[in-house]
Amino acid sequence: MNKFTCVADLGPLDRALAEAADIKRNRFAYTGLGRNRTLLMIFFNSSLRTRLSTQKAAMNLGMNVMVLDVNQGAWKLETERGVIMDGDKAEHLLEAIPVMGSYCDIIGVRSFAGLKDRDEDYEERVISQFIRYSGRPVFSMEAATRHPLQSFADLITIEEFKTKPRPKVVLTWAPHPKALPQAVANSFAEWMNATDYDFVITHPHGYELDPAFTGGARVEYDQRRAFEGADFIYAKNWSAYMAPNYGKVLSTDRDWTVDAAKMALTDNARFMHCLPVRRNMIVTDDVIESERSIVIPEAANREISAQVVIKRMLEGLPH
Ligand code: AN0
Ligand code: CP
Repeated sequence: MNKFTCVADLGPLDRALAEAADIKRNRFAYTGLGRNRTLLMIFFNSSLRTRLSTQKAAMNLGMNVMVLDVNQGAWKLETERGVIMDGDKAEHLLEAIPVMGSYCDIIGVRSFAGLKDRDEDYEERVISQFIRYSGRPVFSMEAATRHPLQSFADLITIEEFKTKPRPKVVLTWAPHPKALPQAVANSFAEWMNATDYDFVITHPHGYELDPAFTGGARVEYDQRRAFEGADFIYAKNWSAYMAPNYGKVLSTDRDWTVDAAKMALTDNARFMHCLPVRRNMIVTDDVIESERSIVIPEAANREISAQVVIKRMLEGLPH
């Protein structure tokens, strides 16, 4: 595998899930694979889970790992071509990328949406330049429009916890004080559409996502009705996608917070969130602490999803 940015890059999901289960049974079965190989993880944005789980996955495979926080200690990078660089940016991405590629075998990149220019974000300019110019396999650690390692971990988690073959999975918008990207929601929708689950999205009017990701998924504007009979509640905030409000917070209405009364409408659903989560905005303390909450095993599966992807990239490297 040479790139991992979306569900299609993983091929058949049943095979990927079997590989994930195999790795989970013995995550040290392939420690020889990464010998003398180096993973470079590049962060343009903050992270707790992605940083730790991806590094752990690479170490499980016997790799060396280097981590660069671009905004802490590296030169500030210009990302646009044609700019007269007389400002505060000392280096261009077009030199930085091949230089970084020359020190490693595989690259992971985190680069969030700027939420100012929708076309720029949805063209995925940063990660596509890494794919084009690094000369290395590149995987997304959350790019502008998708967070595929998260969605893969979410899928593994649902498969582990589901009690019926075709569970009802509900993606619900929930309030947050700051503007967040659509990446986690887009990606989750894309992955759920690749399964045969009963998938429903609920959000206030104005929070419609890009149909390129949601496809034919059912949208129910009444959150309580969407929750009826659900087996999994997947909460996430995102800012508006639709013009002219792209990147804006249209509502912080706490009537959309996931609480125990709403969870009582479900079929004893499991509660999921990718984390980090703002308590009593997205979800109440009692719901996230309840025995139905699976946010911790969900986060733990990030190590497994990352390990499947890095393993496949290592297997594809020339000897
Ligand atoms: C980020 C987001 O919503 O994309 C990362 C989530 C994994 N969340 C925040 O910035 C709070
Ligand atoms: N879920 C997730 O990607 O968390 P981090 O932003 O902490 O990496």
